[in-house]
Amino acid sequence: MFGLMDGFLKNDPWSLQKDVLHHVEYTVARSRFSFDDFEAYLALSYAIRDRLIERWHDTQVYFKRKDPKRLYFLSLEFLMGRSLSNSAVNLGIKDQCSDALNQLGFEFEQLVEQEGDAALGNGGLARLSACQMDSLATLDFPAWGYGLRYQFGLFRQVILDGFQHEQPDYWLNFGNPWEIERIHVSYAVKFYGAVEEVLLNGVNCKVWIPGETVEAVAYDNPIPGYGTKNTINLRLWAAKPSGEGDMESYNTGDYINAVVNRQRAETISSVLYPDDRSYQGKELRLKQQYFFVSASVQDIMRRYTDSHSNFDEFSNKVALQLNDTHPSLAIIEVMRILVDEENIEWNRAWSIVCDSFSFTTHTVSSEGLEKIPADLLGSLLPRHLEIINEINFLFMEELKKKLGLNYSQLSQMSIVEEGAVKNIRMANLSIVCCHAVNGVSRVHLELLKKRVFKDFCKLWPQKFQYKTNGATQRRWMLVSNPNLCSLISEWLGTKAWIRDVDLMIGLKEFASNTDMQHEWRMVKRVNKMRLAEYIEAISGVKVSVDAMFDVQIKRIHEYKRQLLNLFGIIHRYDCIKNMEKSDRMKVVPRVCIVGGKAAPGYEIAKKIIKLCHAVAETINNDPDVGDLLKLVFIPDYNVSVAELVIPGSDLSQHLSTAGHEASGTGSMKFLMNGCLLLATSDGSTIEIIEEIGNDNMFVFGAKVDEVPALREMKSSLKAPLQFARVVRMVRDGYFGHKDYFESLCNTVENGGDFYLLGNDFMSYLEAQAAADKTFVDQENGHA
Ligand code: 26M
Repeated sequence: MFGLMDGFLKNDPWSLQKDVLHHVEYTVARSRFSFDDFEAYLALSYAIRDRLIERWHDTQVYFKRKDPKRLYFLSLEFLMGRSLSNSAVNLGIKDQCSDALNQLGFEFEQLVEQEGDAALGNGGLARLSACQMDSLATLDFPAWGYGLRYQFGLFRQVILDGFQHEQPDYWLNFGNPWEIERIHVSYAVKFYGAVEEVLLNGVNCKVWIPGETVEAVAYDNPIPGYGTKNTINLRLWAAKPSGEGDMESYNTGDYINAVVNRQRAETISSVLYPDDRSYQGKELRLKQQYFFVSASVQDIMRRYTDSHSNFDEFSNKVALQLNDTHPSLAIIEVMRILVDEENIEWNRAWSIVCDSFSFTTHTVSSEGLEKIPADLLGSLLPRHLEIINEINFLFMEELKKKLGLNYSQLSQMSIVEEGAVKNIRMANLSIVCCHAVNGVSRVHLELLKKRVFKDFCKLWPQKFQYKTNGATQRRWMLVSNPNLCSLISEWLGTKAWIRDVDLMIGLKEFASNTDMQHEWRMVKRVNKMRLAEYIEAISGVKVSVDAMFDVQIKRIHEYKRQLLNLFGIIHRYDCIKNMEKSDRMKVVPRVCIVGGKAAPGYEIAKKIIKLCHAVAETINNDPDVGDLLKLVFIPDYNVSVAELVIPGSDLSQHLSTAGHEASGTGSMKFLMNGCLLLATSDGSTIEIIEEIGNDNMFVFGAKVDEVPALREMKSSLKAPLQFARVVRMVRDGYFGHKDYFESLCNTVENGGDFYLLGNDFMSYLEAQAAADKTFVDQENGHA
């Protein structure tokens, strides 16, 4: 795209080298004759950033002239990871950068390691946002991402004596060469105060007189597409004290306190909430949501009104996509601006809003839905609460009049949840106000229709749809597994699959080609060696690359059943111990790798991490076992760790109890890297099974439709003996910490076991045995 002139900056190694040295000397301010890896990383990043900025400008100019409908993606979370390698790859200048650096005595790969992760998000939802930005840029969309520039991203996980401890993530301490601070792109965001009714030109108007003002300053992060010049923007907001704030105390002489109070404004964007499941009605979280929403909406409105004199075209030019309900106050903010500030009549404003907004839900259960106490919302945003109440009143009236719904039906659908504490149901608000609502896999939509949003789906069937999640092959193959990519491009005779993943189907015709199989295995082996080195460096455990690398990496949750994995490992260990020595030769050696963070307040998840370490301690030091079984926990799992682990995996596990994972995206990243899946039939896995076939993966466990009945019967079901035995080992203190693990064991026994570990255990073991068999066959050239 973009038939514009080429940029000023050239991409040959010599020009890149000149620019790197320029930045060493003038930006990093080190002598060009003496600088270290970190300084070289910074200088190279600035040199690449210059090229991103050129493309970014060209993109802005191009779209300003074309004035297409723009897509605005609003998300409280983005897990971007590192930017250096990704930018170099997408700009198509990685080899040139490598050459330029070699001549200066540096290794590109080593400089990549200097960068810390941008971890402005928790897990799946946040990494999906990042992958989506890459795809939107690559597919030439006129898109913008909006988010918060947290000063502290997701906590660092430190393991001490097997227990998780959280430490702040000082990701900005050494500077961030990828962002562009836009001091002049800033907006006042208002909080608190009261609503007054005033007479304006003979009309009664509502005016919000706020009590506090905070400034939102833009930080732009250019996102380059692959194989195109399209470079879109991720605009993140940071909170700064407002110029117009209350400085009364200056006059009363309390200068120090006045300045300290102003500084408090910055806390709004200081820290990411690390819990990806519960909504606790915290004021700071609500402030973050509105702060981000208000700044983004002002920015979007300004861009629109720059080239339009009224709002007639708004919904033809602006599409606002809400990433879950977290940014849903944007709906109310647009409504407020249209009605209160632009004096647009309510019904017209309402239709503009509905036509502009759509929303993606990532939640399966009604407990996962966001609720905000009405009192809290009313005190922080009094006018917004009024507007929500008005929307709800009109909605309820419509339901009563048009459909004659009864009280119980109305109370289910109401945006306001009545009760001891009044709550605003953000999902109901989003559904009522958006023209499209999407789930993230097919089964997710089916569950929404059957359970969580049942009444809404009946009312507006056309609103509900699904868009199965994806993952970008640029980041998850090209950046993290370049050798596999070269192999694929060579066999396919084209690189077109890097923009169009469907073309990878062309590999099918070479599936049984032994040359290709051999090459593929060599690539995997090198990746496994790299991973083995990392494992030894972090844990001291030496692992054999001949063993099967079996991986489960994701946030720790009961529903994701890391505990099932650990029970499976204990069972395997127990079997090895009880085997005749001569039979041990038949065991397929495994290296089990587990990684993931537990929310700081999630006790059971933290116990699972401790159990993993306790089991590892026993197994790894047992001379009876040796290389037949190893267990390692990889600490501080993040995007960069995933980029290292995934290409070196043979088997990956996705064990959610059916009906609990909305989609899951990890499995796709493993699949792209030629790794087999052992998974339940849940979320996007169901669609993966349809694509690749049951016999190309190891599927186990209860199906989505079977789970409710199994839960009903649970008290009468008896867990298999093998299951009872491994739980007993933990209970009896085989791995130490008997008392500490008691409550963990209680979650799966005595009529508990909500996530059906006992029920799925035997089928899990069978799937594991099938994986062993395939691994051996592969070694014999049969896979
Ligand atoms: C809410 C309130 C306060 C603080 C944090 C939150 C919150 C943050 C993240 C709640 C949920 C969050 O993320 C949920 C999530 O990651 N869901 C996952 O989304 C993926 C992308 O669609 C799916 O693939 C996963 O199945 C789904 O679990």
